[in-house]
Amino acid sequence: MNYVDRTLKQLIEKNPGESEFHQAATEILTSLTPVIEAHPEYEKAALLERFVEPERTVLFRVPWVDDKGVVHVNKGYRVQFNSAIGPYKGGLRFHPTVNLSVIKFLGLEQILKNSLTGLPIGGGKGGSDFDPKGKSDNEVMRFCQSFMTELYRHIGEDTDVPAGDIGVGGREIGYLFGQYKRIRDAHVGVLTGRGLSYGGSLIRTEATGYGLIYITARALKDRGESLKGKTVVISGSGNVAIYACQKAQSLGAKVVSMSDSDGYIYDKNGIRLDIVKQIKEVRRGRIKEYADEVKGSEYHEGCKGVWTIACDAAFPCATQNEIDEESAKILVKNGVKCVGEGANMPSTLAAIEVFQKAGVLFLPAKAANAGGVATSALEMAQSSGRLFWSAEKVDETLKGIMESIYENVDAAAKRYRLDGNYVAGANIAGFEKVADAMMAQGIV
Ligand code: NDP
Ligand code: 2IT
Repeated sequence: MNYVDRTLKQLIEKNPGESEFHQAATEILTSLTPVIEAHPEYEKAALLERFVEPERTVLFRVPWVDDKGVVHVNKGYRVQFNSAIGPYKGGLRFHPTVNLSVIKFLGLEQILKNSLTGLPIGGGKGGSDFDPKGKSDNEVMRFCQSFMTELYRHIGEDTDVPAGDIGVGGREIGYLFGQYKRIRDAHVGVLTGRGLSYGGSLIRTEATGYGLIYITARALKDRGESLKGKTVVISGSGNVAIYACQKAQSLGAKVVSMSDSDGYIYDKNGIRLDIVKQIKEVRRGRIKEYADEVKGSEYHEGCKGVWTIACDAAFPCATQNEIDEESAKILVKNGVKCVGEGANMPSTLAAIEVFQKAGVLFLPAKAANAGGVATSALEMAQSSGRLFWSAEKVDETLKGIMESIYENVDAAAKRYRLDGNYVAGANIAGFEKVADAMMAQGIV
């Protein structure tokens, strides 16, 4: 058995039941095989065993009291996965499905994604099984304060810098930051995605969605194509989905669908994003309300149905494993030409294979959604420099970063004669820098 397969086998044995972590590790390690074979020194240094083992895992209790006086206890997580190229960096997810496997898959992905940005950020991820849905602002605040009362001792602007992810947006980051500052008495860039009045960066809110469309446009340009006039399907209706829709529309695409975990809307005239924003960002409502407000649009129960809509380009922007083999086959049958992953690991391994075999332009999450964390790193730079960049400067920098990611991933794939295989290209390009930094720093 070769080094990669042995490492994977050990990982599965040592981390039983962590199916999402196994899935991410399988995709990554398998595609790194040609790099590992070209570097026998990695095995002597147990590089892969170290790469897949988090440097530190923090698990904690988060007790809080709801508006009726009832006490609740949630689980808190922070996995500080790899700091070879910079301080741990990665979001916090608040969702009932969060467990150690989910946080570890996200953390592992984050290491390579952050490396791809070209900026000095290591990989980490955290969160809780707390569900912000249906909670009052005061309940969310008390939860965030309790969460930070434990987390503060493990993070810092040069150590570990969390941000948002599913269920953690501007409101939650505000409450988390307020509590950190109060305990530490330090107004520093310890979290990104902060509000503009207290150290945030312009364009961070838009960055993941914008970045997804920038990298897609760059890849299409290489093929003599563009998004103009294309029919687009987007899943989710959260932060990533909304700004992917905005940028795609501004480039002339027709976005005909968005969704949430209950169902999806179809609007043949093109989604009216002002209505979606009103429902999701202002009212914190459900996507089905769109069909009540926009004549001619339809709402369908069940989120998987979104992949049955015929489209040229699909952007999964909700959650992991939302496109399975069956949905991938339907997309291909209906003529999809391009899939860009806004969410983390939204396609199962079998779905990826379907896309690749069909010759679909497939842009994997760690490259395609890196715009969010890249802009977080720009926020860190602004915090350290105690200055504030214009929206134009951040946006231009973000666009440049996404285009370079595409170019580096494309070049890495070609170097190993895997032209157009951006899953392998992204894993290889991301890993090379991390491996180099780990080798240089000795056995740590
Ligand atoms: P939000 O919480 O803003 O939105 C999440 C969206 O996905 C909602 O529409 C939600 O619907 C839907 N969703 C969540 N869970 C499920 C599920 N199990 N099935 C179907 N739909 C679901 O999160 P973000 O937009 O920030 O994150 C979306 C994805 O993008 C995640 O995979 C995240 O890891 C990834 N990402 C986020 C970045 C960021 O900067 N925010 C950066 C890079 C990646 P509902 O309201 O019904 O729950
Ligand atoms: O998955 C991700 O890259 C994020 N949720 C953003 C992380 C960050 O630190 O901005």
